Amino acid sequence: VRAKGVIKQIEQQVVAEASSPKGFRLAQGRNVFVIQAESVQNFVINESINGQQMTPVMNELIQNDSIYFSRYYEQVGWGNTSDAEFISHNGFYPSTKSFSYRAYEENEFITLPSMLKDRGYETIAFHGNDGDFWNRENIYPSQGLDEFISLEDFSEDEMIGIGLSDGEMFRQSLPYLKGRDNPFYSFYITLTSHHPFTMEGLQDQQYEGLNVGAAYEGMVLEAYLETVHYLDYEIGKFIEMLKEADLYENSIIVIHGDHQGLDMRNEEANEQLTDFLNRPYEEKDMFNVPFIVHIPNGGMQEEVTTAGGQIDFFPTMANLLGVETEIQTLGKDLLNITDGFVAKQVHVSRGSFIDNEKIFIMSNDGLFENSRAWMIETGESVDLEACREGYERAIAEIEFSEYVMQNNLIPLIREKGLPYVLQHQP
Ligand code: GP9
Repeated sequence: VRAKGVIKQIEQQVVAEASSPKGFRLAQGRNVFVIQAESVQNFVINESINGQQMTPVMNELIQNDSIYFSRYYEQVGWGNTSDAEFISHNGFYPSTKSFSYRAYEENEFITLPSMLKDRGYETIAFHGNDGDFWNRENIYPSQGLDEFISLEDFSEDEMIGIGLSDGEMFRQSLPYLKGRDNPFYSFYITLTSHHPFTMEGLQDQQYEGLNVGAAYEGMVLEAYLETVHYLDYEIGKFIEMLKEADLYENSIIVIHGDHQGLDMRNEEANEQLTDFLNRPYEEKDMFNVPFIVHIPNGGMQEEVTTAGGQIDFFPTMANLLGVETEIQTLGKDLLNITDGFVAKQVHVSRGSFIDNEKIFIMSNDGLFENSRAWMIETGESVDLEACREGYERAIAEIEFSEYVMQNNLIPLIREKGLPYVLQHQP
């Protein structure tokens, strides 16, 4: 019964791949800039406070040559930011026991960067914190990330919060990219909007800041929004730099949030966001992160409202970049499915899920009948029996993923295919 759900999603993927997939090869051969945005949640997009847009740059980007996945959810485990990287690049769930970059340190992988490498790409990651944080420098080679530029390699010109400012990371990354002969996959992990959301250390005199007004002055919501607004501003400056460096037209610029910044279980944050949103701040808001794919002159402009999660990043990107993944991940290409499904396993009990219509949160006491489910749009409660199939599917996917990773079975998947390994699961 449990494998049924996983098989169902694989079948959907087969159908999608057999037909002519939407968006296939739209960005083939282009340079790739992926900006993994620290703590950025989706509620900031297209939203204003005190008459000021929170993210004017991203809002404008979404309106031009972009695909905006507005119902995209984080699926991180104990490794927070590093798990967002892991699930996005691998299309398998993070470990439920430890952070994935440690738990699966010795494994072999097939990742989006490694598949691009097979097609002639060079790969490079940038991050303004120490290279050994989250075990990144040890695991990046097997993740297909050949070069890693971390705090040790940057000049520490502007330090904010726990590392180099996002503005300096973007600015200092350019010399590493200019003049390359081959297309590159570049992966930026931003940092300034990390808790405790401070702007202390900022030197850029031109940055004007966000005036949230008296209602939220001095509050955690103000601090959070300020750092997100700053990141948005720096993304705008970075895009201008790319244009000047002739690195814009033939590129694809991708922005996705890594995980929540404001925890609904934190009373202060919850109260302030409930006040701001004018309705209860809940799981569907907390897990919802933006996913924006900007393809200059790509001719595609769309908001995708199919529910998707970080596990879908790899197949969705692979389709756009013209890489055939041959059903090797548990993710789905969000441009070519309609039946969205997002399993959650950490921060809420395993078996929780979100689909196109509803959200199901498994009870902490492990009793299905004590769980909660409601419609995303209306908040209307949903009969729990209507969630049983999704609950079983969520558990099946997570258990299968963990079986693959704990037994280092990606080489077997490479040889025999994912359906074979699924069918021979003990
Ligand atoms: C650490 C940075 C933040 O290098 O990526 O990680 P987090 O604490 O958000 O998981």
